[in-house]
Amino acid sequence: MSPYQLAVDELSIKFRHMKEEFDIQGLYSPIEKVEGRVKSIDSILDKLQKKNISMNDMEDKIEDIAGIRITCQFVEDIDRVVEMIRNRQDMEIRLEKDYIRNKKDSGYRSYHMIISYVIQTIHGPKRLPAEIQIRTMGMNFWATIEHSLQYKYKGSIPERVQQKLSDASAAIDDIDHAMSEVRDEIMDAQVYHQKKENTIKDILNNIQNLYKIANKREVNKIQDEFYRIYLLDDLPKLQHFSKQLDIISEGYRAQSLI
Ligand code: 0O2
Repeated sequence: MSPYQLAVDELSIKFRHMKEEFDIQGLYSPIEKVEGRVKSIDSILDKLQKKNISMNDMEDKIEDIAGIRITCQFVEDIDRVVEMIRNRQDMEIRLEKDYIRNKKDSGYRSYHMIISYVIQTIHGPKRLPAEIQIRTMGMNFWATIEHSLQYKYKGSIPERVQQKLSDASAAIDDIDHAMSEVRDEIMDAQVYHQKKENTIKDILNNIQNLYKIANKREVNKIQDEFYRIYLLDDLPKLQHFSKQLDIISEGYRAQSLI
């Protein structure tokens, strides 16, 4: 399983880094959460049996041994993530399954992409398939519960429970659409929060560095001024202060080089 674990680790890092890039740049991230797993041996053996695949064909025919799950806040984010994956040069798309526009009979909704991904091993490069599941938090909630019930009822969920799951899937679909209607407002609030956090981080870094090179009493004054502006809860004022602090820091840095 070691090559698959490497693929899962690398892909997880890459997708988490995509989210970080959005956060650092103060942009709304269509990726909310990234999880990865290597399929358990039990689950692989079950699938081999269910699909009548021989052990020798496992590598070619089981495409979800390496699995990544990307959770998004809104349905619209799913298309953005799909597009970002299509545009990557290190992930070749083999197959896409849209269980969002074509919900499964069970009520399952998610977007699946089977990609081909190259890892480097001590014996050279190795090309592996990996499955990426992209879904909203609501869809993920439903799939997680339904998966547990599948396990409990060993694959044959009673009709009565199945009906409840189907109703719950439709209700989650409604919630996803209702949330989409306030998406712009939620996105604005999150971007505002991210920008504020980034600006505060920059200011505090600058103050910390100033303590090493500038007069302590002066830095204390700057710190008090920061706290005063911070309490105003006014982002443009905070950003203005941050820019001024950049100039002050640059001046001290130049002085310390002389
Ligand atoms: P696990 O334990 O998550 O790894 P299939 O023959 O339909 O079972 P196939 O043809 O490989 O599977 O592809 P499909 O239908 O796209 O399903 C791949 C994965 O999607 C499944 O992997 C599940 O993780 C998820 N999935 C698909 N359908 C459902 C569903 O109705 N409910 C839930 N909860 N998940 C689903 P595995 O190997 O079945 O399971």
